[in-house]
Amino acid sequence: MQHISRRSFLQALSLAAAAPALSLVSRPARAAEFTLRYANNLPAAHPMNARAKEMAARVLAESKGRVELQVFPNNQLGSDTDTLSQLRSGAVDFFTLSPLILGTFIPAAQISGMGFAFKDYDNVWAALDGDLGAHVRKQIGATSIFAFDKIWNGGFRQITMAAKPVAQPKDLQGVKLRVPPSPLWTSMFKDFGASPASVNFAEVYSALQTHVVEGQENPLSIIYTGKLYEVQKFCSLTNHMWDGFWFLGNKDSFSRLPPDLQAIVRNAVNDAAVKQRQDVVQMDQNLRAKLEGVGLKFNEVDQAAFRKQLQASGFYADWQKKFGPQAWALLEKYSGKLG
Ligand code: X2X
Repeated sequence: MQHISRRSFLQALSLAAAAPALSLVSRPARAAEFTLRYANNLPAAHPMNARAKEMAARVLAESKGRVELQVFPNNQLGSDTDTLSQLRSGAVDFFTLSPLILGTFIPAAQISGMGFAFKDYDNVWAALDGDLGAHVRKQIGATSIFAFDKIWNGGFRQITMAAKPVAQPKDLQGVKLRVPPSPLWTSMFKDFGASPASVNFAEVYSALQTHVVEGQENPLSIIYTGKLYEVQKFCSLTNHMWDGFWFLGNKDSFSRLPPDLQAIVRNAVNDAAVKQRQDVVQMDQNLRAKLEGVGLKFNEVDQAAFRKQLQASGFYADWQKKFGPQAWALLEKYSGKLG
């Protein structure tokens, strides 16, 4: 058995304590031949980052130390808007981003975020691993960036508020509600009668805390890991849309890797996505009780009333026109008739 002296144990401990909390990845002994930076907007405690850490370790091992994937969680490299620019310029190599926020650059990518489109997760994965996802990845791949095949899970979104619950669409009337920066998100909440404000996730906690906005919407796993329950009182289970994260890469950066190393990265990223999907499903299932325990008050809503409002406002008809008949048919192949 290896003997570890108390002194060297203590030294190791203080070294660990002094290590900067900059990156989740443990560094290889020798400098890697390729160092790639992956940024995301979620807290280190979210399953996205646990799987990312595992994925980076796998890439390092399978490439025999040649590829180091550095993980930067929690907007460490900038807000989503900033990081998207950095990805496009190649300053960041990989970035997970909501298809809707990606819509500020590639409008067609937003289609998977249509209100009340998917009824459950089987339906989501059929669409995103099927023809709808392929259509979107093709649009993304026509630019300086590309998306790996498997989309990561954000979850079905719920509305939280500081002062009152949302039971019916009229409860959103005039409400200053934070939405992520994206034309589709803004349009949906305008049509619900709210007054949506685009705020990057990096600023959401403080925007809620200082009452710049009254509420926001996110899946339970993000409300929990982002500690939004500390600055919100009510959670209304609207399930108004599903959202995910495309794992995006800068084409020039990725093409610098030889094909065998590209394959190692691709497989590790896609496998991590599939595991992370399930982590989030499970986490969301168990979170209501936990969030109630820390003071969030839950209510169910009549989803049909919300959907009806979007139909009446012309929301579906407008976006059908914007996305075009072919893309819309791909969406309705999975969602059924919308609007
Ligand atoms: O910005 C958000 O609300 C988040 C974290 O859900 C997204 O990335 C879209």
